[in-house]
Amino acid sequence: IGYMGSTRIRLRQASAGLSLKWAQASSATGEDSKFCVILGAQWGDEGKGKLVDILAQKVQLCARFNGGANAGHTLVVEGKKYAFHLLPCGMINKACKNLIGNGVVVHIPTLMKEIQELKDFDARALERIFISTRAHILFDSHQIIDGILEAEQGTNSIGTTKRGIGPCYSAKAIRNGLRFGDLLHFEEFERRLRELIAWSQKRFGDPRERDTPAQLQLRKALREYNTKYAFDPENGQKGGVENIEEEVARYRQFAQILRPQIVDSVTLIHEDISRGYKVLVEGANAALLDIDFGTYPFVTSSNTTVGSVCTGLGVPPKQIDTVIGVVKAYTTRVGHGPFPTELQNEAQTLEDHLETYVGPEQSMERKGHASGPYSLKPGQQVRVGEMLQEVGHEYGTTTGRRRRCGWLDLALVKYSAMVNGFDSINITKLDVLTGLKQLRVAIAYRNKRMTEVRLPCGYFPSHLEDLKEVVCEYETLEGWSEDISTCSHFKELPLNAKKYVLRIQELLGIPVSWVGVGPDRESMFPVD
Ligand code: 2SA
Ligand code: GDP
Ligand code: MG
Repeated sequence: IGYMGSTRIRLRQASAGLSLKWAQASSATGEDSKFCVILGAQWGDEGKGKLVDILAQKVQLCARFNGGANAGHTLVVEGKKYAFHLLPCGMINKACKNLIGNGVVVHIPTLMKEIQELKDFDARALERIFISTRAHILFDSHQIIDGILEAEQGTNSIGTTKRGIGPCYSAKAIRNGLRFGDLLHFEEFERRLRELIAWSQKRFGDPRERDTPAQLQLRKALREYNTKYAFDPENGQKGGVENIEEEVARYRQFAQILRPQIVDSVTLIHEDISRGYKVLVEGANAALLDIDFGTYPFVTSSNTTVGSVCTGLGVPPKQIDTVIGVVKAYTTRVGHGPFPTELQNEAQTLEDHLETYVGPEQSMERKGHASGPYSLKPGQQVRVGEMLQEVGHEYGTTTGRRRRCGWLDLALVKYSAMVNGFDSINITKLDVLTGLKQLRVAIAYRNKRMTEVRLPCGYFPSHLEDLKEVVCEYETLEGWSEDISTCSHFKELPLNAKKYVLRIQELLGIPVSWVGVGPDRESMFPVD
């Protein structure tokens, strides 16, 4: 109680300061900003890529500061779909320079593939992408180690994307990582790459007998690793160095191709700022996946919140003039870990998991997924979580994994806003809620164990055991049945959709600057 008491006082002081800032803030859309940052306010996949794409039409530099190819941003421009994992979304503006900052971990084959895929759109795409000399290189071995670590954890695994993010940031922290600047000094790079491979083999390349499913999975991952690095899994002997040589040759080629694009990014960004260029910064992942502020250990391995913009790009905090938080109109999470407002489709025990669908008849193709088309008819009983998943196409952009879905959790967004200091928010995917008669929004957390005390505004438990004790306090709002996907102005929204947006604004105390009503670039309007 004592601990809670002191936390409450600190938070009251903190939120008093912030509310003053919010009260002063105008509805910042980022369009006139000199240095605008777009961040995910929940667990990712809020639709950051779409806002970045829209704002990137008016900027000269678009930069990424964190994460790696675990991120997935889907853009739909003139009916064509682009899925970026490493490239900043500013690539879709041919007049925009793009920067991969020092805080990003880069798997070069993935980067090259994405650049290649853009060749039809812009044959000179490579010339518009710059990579920091200080950015770390993520090797195939990091990806394989990610798989091994996940398999070793079995049921306690994090549910990572297995894109090698954790192992690469670990290498950075224990200082055996290689950076893009090393590619410019290839002899030294080669020596250290050989050392790194030997180090990985020593720690992960020694197979032992395993028979549980997790152990078999681990063995499979090890075999994959050993095939790559010529390590004989059967007798534990190191094989020939053929594949290591292939790896060195592959990186020698990458170094030649990328040499002109590898730059001192701190100089680049500061020179561009002093030229008067407008800068747009794109966050990967989101606040609750932040390694410090997220639901640790079920988080990613980078800082995803605003402080990381400074450390991941080498700019001072005063440079940032607008921070926009992207908030999905409901909540999703991919991977394991706590999720207070989750709607578990299987459970179906609470009546609020079932709804009578009232919207227009619609049918959705679940492209790339086994379960076939999904359709909704007025009067049909639907499981809310499943509806959000299917109507919202809530499948991972990187791994294709089903995203877990739940009601909008504003207690969580308040915390995220406190950490990030959002000047405004972009509500996305409002259209996905069309057809639900009633909508629920978590407005506060109560702590059951502590006789249902309401937790202080913006407080988010740092420990999973405390988070487990949290009970959401919901507010119920009326839904709407009209198709809103063609709305191009706030005033065109049905009354209840307007009420939903305005209630979010009121409860957060932050202006809503943009509302998204569909995946296309056009399906988003600023709120003025
Ligand atoms: P990792 O791979 O080490 O970063 O995984 C750690 C946790 O972070 C989660 N994570 C994500 N959550 C949402 N979206 C992400 N990007 C992809 C997308 C995800 C996908 O855009 O859909 O395709 O599956 C992303 N990346 C990492 C991850 O689920 C773990 O919980
Ligand atoms: P990001 O990681 O935050 O950039 O988001 P993702 O691209 O991973 O996931 C967001 C998904 O929602 C993408 O498939 C987008 O095309 C889509 N999307 C974005 N905004 C909207 C919207 O307002 N309505 C609908 N229906 N889809 C949207
Ligand atoms: Mg995503």
